[in-house]
Amino acid sequence: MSMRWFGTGYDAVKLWQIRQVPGVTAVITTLSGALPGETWAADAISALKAEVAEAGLSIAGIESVNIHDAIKTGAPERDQYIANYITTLERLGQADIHLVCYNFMPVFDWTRSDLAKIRPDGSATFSYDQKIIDRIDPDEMTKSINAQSQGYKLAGWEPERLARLKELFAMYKEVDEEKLFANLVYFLEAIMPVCRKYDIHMAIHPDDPAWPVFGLPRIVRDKERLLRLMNAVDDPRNGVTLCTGSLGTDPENNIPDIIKSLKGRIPFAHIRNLLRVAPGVFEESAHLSSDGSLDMHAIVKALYDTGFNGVIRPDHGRAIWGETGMPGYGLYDRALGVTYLNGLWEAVSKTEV
Ligand SMILES: [Mn+2]
Repeated sequence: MSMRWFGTGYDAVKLWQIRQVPGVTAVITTLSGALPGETWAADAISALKAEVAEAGLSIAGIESVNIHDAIKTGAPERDQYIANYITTLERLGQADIHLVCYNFMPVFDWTRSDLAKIRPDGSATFSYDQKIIDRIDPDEMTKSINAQSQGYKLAGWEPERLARLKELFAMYKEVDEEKLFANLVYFLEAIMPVCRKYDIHMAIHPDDPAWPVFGLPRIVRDKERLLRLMNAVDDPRNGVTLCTGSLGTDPENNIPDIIKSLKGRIPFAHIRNLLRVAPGVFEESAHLSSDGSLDMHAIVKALYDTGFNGVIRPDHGRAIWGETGMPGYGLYDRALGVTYLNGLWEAVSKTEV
């Protein structure tokens, strides 16, 4: 069991606080200052590792080593960026880090229309309404997300990159689902040798939400597409980050069934709930099954039944108890999520079949 931590200077939550959450022994972290495409310095990786160890925790994996847009679009310079990525993977492997989460979403990572929707209990949460997204253009959405970030640098929303939004959209103009898929397979085939050498499990994060946004293709969003990717590069180190909150945005996605079909290919799980309000409209609820649309017991049981032995973390938390900080990544609600997930895991693992 782990929690995501963005690093000193980037995260409002401290490592010593995470250390006190029952059952959490590790963090999922990243070099928050690194831009997609940059090679990570070996000494920066060791410093991060030492800082986490000093707090009595370990690094369970990296979320994320982001992929440069040249790799996603298949631009001529992609091989240079893949070479950089391979160097970063080598350095992570040499630092005894064996799990890397990444995504292959064009231009934007996760998308939301509101980062602080007030729920009936007074908590603030992330919400999404397709009607709002349809009314605004990508530039407006970028401004709106950054205006709601409380001054924090949000993962996947690097202002340096998004300042070139028009250029980015132009890069993806000719990239449809098939091309994006082929570019992903090209990337995975290129990095698999280094993943095998250092036993690094690559865990692709599903698209969030699980449908195309702003006309950009999305290829990691349902069972069929996930299996196609697993089969295209059939190595256990080509795996999936089972993010229930992302896959769960689409009511057609049966998550326990997806877990069963991906047996052996899930090294990392993000487990959280969400409330589907109407088609194309959802908000992130508390982790508890009764607060949202997903059956968290069935999800944890499917992981247990398929022999899951990877890393779990709770996902976004609501802002509760007056906590301020990075939207979605406060301490309190995620700690409640950890405790709930640990309870489910204990119950499932002690239940006689
Ligand atoms: Mn996730």
